[in-house]
Amino acid sequence: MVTEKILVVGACGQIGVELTLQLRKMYGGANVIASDLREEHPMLKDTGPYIPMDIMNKETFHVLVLRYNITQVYLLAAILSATGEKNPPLAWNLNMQSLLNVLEVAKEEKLHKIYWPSSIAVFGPNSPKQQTPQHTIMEPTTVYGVSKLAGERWCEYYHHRYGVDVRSLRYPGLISYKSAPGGGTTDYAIEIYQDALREGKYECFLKEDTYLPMMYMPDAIRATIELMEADANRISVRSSYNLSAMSFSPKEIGEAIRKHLPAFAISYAPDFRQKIADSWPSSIDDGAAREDWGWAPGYDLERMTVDMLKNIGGSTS
Ligand code: NAD
Ligand code: AKB
Repeated sequence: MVTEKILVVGACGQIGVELTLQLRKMYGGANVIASDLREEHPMLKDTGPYIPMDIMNKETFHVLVLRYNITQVYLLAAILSATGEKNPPLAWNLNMQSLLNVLEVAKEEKLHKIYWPSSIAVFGPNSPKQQTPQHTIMEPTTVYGVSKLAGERWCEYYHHRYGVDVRSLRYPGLISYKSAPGGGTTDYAIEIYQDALREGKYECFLKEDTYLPMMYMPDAIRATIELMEADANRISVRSSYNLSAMSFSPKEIGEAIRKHLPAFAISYAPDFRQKIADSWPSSIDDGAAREDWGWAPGYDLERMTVDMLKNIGGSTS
């Protein structure tokens, strides 16, 4: 049996910390190398190797792959939607070049598997808003969405042309409490729990009736692992799979919190992120993921709210 050696790039981010910890549970700490531009995240300390690396430097990345006999790469480094609109060239450069570096080395070194996440940001104002299908009009209006759509085309291209086993999910907005979010439009749904517990109130940067697709982090981590563990012959989508769990508005998440914290108050001051949110779907049809590799979410708004309040209330991270 071949021992997999996994490299997680962007391991200190919102998804990276939790994904790295889960991969270390499955493959053993020594077989999962965490890397990032930043200092090692405190939650990763003493759970396995950490190597600082800039994924924009292809040579450094290539040497690391050879030196540690890497067989799989999870590429999580990216600039997200809200930060991307503040510096479009930077977002395009990082989001594209990091993926091309990984796909090229995967092709040259015949790596076993690559994981790269896409986003609901690949859709735009002309896509159907409700239950957005897997295949539909895709005309994103953010630099982040444009880079994710181009990335999806590159993934499919490297799979069809060179046989690279690259797999991808279009994550909705991800909600978690262990590691801070990285500058997205859906980050309000994390801040709201933190402010509810600490301040008893929250000023939301989106309007009260803005519905967006969302998912609790444990579901996102499980979906990622299930996709990566699935037999290759069950993966019919080589661009990126739609993935869905729940859809709610700021008003609805506020009401869900108020069931547990009756004095909680929410107000609204929409900013530039409203335009980004308005261009995205309200809900997603993830039928292909359900059919191909058996995806089913475990958390709805109520179950997630109970867990978020319990964990943020009891932790200081
Ligand atoms: P994040 O911003 O929290 O983490 C990204 C990490 O990449 C950071 O720790 C950062 O230091 C690191 N990084 C940045 N530039 C780097 C470089 N040049 N070299 C090495 N590391 C670098 O992002 P996240 O929320 O964890 O997202 C991870 C991936 O998932 C991204 O591709 C993102 O687009 C995608 N995604 C996230 C969400 C979400 O809600 N979090 C939703 C959809 C898609
Ligand atoms: C963002 O808001 O940019 C991310 C995403 C949905 O891709 N959370």
